[in-house]
Amino acid sequence: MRKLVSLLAVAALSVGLVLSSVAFGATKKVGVKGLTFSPKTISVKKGTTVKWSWKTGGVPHNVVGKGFKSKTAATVSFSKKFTKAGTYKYVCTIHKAQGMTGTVKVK
Ligand SMILES: [Cu+2]
Repeated sequence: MRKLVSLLAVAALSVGLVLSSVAFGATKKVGVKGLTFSPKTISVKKGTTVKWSWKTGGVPHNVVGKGFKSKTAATVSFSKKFTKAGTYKYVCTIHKAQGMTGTVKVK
């Protein structure tokens, strides 16, 4: 019986964790490799926070899209929560010509 109770407790805890991650949304990370966002295209569910972060040790980058903009620096941690479905394109304004662009697809 005690075993059953602890199993139920674990089950309840798992359900709670799943529910809270749905309620608060998940976070997906995008990094920078050379002059490329990695991953370049990311697909997320509505309510997901996308976190861009990089530490290049010298080369500055930024993330600029419609309605969002990070600072331009060699070390950046920038988050945006996507609450509406759609395709959001963004660029690094410094390296746009070199193809440093990305896309967030929100379903
Ligand atoms: Cu850049």
